[in-house]
Amino acid sequence: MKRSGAWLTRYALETIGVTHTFGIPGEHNTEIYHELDLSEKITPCIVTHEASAAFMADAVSRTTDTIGTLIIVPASGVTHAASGIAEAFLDGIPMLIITGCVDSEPGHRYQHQAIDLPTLVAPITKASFRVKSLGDLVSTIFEAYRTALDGVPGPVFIEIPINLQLSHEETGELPTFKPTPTKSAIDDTVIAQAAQMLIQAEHPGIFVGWGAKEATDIIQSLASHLGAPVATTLQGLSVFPANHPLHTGMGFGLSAVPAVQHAFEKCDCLLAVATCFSETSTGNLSVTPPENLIHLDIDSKVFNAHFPAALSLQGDAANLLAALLKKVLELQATPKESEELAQQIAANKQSYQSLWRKHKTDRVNPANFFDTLRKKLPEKTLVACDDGNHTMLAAELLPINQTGGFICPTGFNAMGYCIPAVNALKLSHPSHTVVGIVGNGAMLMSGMETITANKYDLGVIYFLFNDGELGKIDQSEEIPNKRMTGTKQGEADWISFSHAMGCEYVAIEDDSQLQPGLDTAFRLTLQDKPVVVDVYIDYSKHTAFMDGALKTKYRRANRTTKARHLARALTRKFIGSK
Ligand SMILES: Cc1ncc(C[n+]2csc(CCOP(=O)(O)OP(=O)(O)O)c2C)c(N)n1
Ligand SMILES: [Mg+2]
Repeated sequence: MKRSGAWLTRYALETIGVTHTFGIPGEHNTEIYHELDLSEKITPCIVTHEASAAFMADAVSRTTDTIGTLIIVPASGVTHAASGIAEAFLDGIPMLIITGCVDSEPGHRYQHQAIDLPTLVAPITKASFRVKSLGDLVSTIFEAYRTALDGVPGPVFIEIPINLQLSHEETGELPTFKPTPTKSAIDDTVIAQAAQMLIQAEHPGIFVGWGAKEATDIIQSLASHLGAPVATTLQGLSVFPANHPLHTGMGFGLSAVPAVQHAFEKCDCLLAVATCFSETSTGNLSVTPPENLIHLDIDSKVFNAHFPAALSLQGDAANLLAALLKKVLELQATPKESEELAQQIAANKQSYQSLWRKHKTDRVNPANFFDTLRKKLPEKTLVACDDGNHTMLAAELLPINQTGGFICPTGFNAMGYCIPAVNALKLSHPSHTVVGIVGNGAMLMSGMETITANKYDLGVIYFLFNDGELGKIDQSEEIPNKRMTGTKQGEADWISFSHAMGCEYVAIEDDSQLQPGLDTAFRLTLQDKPVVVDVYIDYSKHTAFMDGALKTKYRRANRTTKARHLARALTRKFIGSK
């Protein structure tokens, strides 16, 4: 049977279970868009900017069993999408990036949008493929999909030349998709050693990142059995439920909340799963893990990168942890007593909350905001944040109970993530409540994407944390340097903006308006309308993260830099000079 390249593209994407594609059509991909329009399995979602398309694809990959897919034009489509592709790359999120590209027939020179795309995306993708003939189109997409998922997941780039999309040829029998088997061999001796170390420790602890998401039940059983407190990375915030008695909080080291710091004070054996001990999750590496560090990760490159591991276990977290739990149960039949630890964690969490609540402000107190919001959120809730001070506030003050229920940009730290991510979460989880927490700066970057929510009738809420500043940068300059440079942008008229984008608008100016404001916003979403809630947030109290991370940064600087910075800060504070 004769088929076109565009038809084969649709066939391949349907076969691997793609449900949504994201992008903007152009001369080089309209054939594919025409085909996708005919699909009953795939919704081609048209966005306002390709960076948003990539953030949306990322959010789909993070929260569903399908792979987030881009259909974009070459050149500017790819450079626009680069921030979202790079975020997926550094955060280990699978993604397919399909770009129609210039005619591959010989003799076609100086075509518009002709540029060396594989070189352009090389540092932010796992691999690039270029389809050479109709015969290899389907198998190339299958291979790209397997590559995106295998080992450390990540984005994979595919070029399909426009002449192949159009060409119509006899293709014979179509290939069927065969996934790569995921289970790798487990070294029983190392598992037994790890289990011994954990049960012999007096104060074992567990630190988990996003890659342990599929193992959340096993980690809960391990923690309960070992009497071990659990902390998470920022990306892995939703890997361990906040309502578990041994959940301590986000971060590890001096930038973590008090419940983490106290629970891990005496830790003599740490099981670290799916974390590279990044700067963010450790507050600029403000940690000293115990000698008995058991490091488990899919990526062997992270072992001993920052801290020497007594044992390293390379492989899939769910597989390895299942074997580890089995061994622990074999060696120690009775669970360790953890009531006292659980009470200490609960008390620390409680007093951290009280400290925040005591903070007086005539704007909105962040702890009161998150407390009121938490009570409005049903079990099936998905939360997305952007990058900024609001992210750390959410991480410290909004308990996340649902596995995979919180996403934000971490490794690449790309602002502009939240609004598109919220849209993608609602598109792919229509029965969930979906809310975003976004800074005013990030809203100025990708806020136009709110119009897409209106187009697709998405009843979502964007909580605009409006401090009028680039808050995170403002604080990181103000605390050590006593000078803020370039942290103020133009002020938007958010009412007009919201209405122009087809969103409802609600303002919450102080704590007294929290309950009625949230009630109104949630009611409006029932009409499948996106709602912007303009929260006049108070940022004058710092998060544990900000204070801890800045202290460590200062401590790690060399003596001359420390002295220069201290002198500069004091001069600025008392004399006021530049
Ligand atoms: C694309 C991009 N540009 C710049 C930054 C640096 N940056 C990190 S947080 C931040 C401030 C964000 O301000 P806002 O969105 O208002 O959030 P807030 O910190 O005030 O909560 C900036 C500029 C970044 N992470 N990403
Ligand atoms: Mg701000």
